[in-house]
Amino acid sequence: MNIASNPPNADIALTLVDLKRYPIADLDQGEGAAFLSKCQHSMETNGWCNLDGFIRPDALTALADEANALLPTAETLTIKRNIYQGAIDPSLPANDPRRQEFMHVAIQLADDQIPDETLIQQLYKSDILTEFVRRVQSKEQLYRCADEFQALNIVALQPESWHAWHYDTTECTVTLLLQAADQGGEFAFLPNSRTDETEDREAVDRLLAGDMSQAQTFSRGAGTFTLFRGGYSLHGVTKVEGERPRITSIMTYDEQPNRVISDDINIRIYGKRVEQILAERAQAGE
Ligand SMILES: O=C(O)CCC(=O)C(=O)O
Ligand SMILES: [Fe+2]
Repeated sequence: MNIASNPPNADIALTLVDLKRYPIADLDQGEGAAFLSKCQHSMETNGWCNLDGFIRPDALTALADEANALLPTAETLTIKRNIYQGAIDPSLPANDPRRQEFMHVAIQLADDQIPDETLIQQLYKSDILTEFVRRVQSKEQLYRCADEFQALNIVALQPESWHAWHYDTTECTVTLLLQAADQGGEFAFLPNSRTDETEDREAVDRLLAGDMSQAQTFSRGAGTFTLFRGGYSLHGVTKVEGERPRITSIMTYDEQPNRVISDDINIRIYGKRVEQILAERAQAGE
């Protein structure tokens, strides 16, 4: 396969995704419909849908090379936050694990640092992929997030780094692993550990105390596409070991069109670079 020979205007998902295993382009009949219903069932009953080998091997090499070429332009972010990313119940005692802040260091490309012509940006913008994600979640409408920084991100965790436990600010999270760690760097989560009303505090407390016994992990090679309810499932990534960074792309969606994230949150996540962009814009009166 020659990725560069993809005809202009063709949906890139048709070139990058292993359509034999994962017939995402035709979900209304036959194998595609059966596949979709399996994904929906997994999402409903388990709170996740994990598609190993979603990206074809040659396309995966191109995606990983592209990410490795872009990452030197990325910021190294030190992210410190509690598991809810801010909103804490003020009645909690001072020593409650829910007040605890966890820190991790990640090299992260925000959406505005990932050019439109890259394969990963084209894949994220694929209407076939967005429609697949929408249908797996059984949503009436689902849009790619309109935030100029958050929509699509690429995150590299260097050896010795982890991704601290947290809930996402959007309901469902979609990740594509571009480069696996040599060892470690496992995605770990408590599926549906909270609802809008309650939380499985016992399981959450255990995980925060370092006890992984109730957490779920998958064996995820590079090219695995995963959907899970990140806003309702406490999750993170265990320490990366070996030589290679673990590189993942995070694709965000929302039920509202034109969803943007507040400047405060974006500055908290992306730091000085974004703070400066927003300040310059405010000064220019935009
Ligand atoms: O890298 C992963 O597998 C998960 C990343 C994640 O949880 C996030 O970016 O919110
Ligand atoms: Fe997350």
